[in-house]
Amino acid sequence: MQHDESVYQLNYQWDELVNRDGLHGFLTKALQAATKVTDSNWQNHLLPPIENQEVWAAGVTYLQSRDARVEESQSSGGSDLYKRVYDAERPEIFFKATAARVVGDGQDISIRKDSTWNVPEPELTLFVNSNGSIEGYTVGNDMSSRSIEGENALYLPQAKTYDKSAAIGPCLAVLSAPISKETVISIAIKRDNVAVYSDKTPLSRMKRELTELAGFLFRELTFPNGAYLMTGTCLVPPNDFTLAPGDIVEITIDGIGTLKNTVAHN
Ligand code: DO4
Ligand code: MG
Repeated sequence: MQHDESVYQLNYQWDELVNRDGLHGFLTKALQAATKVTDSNWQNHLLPPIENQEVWAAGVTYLQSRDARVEESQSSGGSDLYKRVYDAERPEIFFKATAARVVGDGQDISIRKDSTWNVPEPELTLFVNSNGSIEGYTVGNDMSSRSIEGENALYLPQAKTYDKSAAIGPCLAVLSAPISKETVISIAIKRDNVAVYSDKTPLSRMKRELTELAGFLFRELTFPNGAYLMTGTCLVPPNDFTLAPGDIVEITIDGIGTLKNTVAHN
């Protein structure tokens, strides 16, 4: 656990540590008895903040995601679906990944070899405990194949779920209050050390409430260890952009940190 400038060791399994109500208060108390980590290389040993949690994702929660998808699905006739789900009471929520398919900060993320148009999706990602309470936040990358999703909306699971298609990290931020809507999420993609795309947006552009998204996920599903929920993307690169192996993707959310990954093929 990192607090201010210091790092502490807590002797818990991840699932047991994080899956509780009032996580911030619990950690504040646990800090008093925790041992300080003196190894200055502690950052080299970071794993993704996940053990037995599933990763789910919400979609079309920002106008920009809706508009990009309406455009990419024109020829398949699916564009009406995205307009409808943006306006509907029920959000789009889909299964993204099991923990084994998730990578953390500093690890490779993957683009599919059978996909011609690939993008990262920078997303505020919620940790929701088994009681449905949002207890922490992380940075998420919902890697997506726009060519496969654009060909047919029913291909969404193939566009979204494959090995190393999800990245979360670098930490689970446990805040004393719900995250502010003024928080900014930004992305920078570098190719051969040159910036090829960057953009940012405040979370206030999201059409839905975070509690609303978590509420829908937990309606008829139980998560004994809690779950991660990516909350949708607002930052969509221009249509002529596709990721290439070797690209470096950096996603930053103020107050949480930066998730950095290199693009590769599985
Ligand atoms: O509708 C397909 C997926 C949407 C999505 O992943 C997003 O808006 O972030
Ligand atoms: Mg997404």
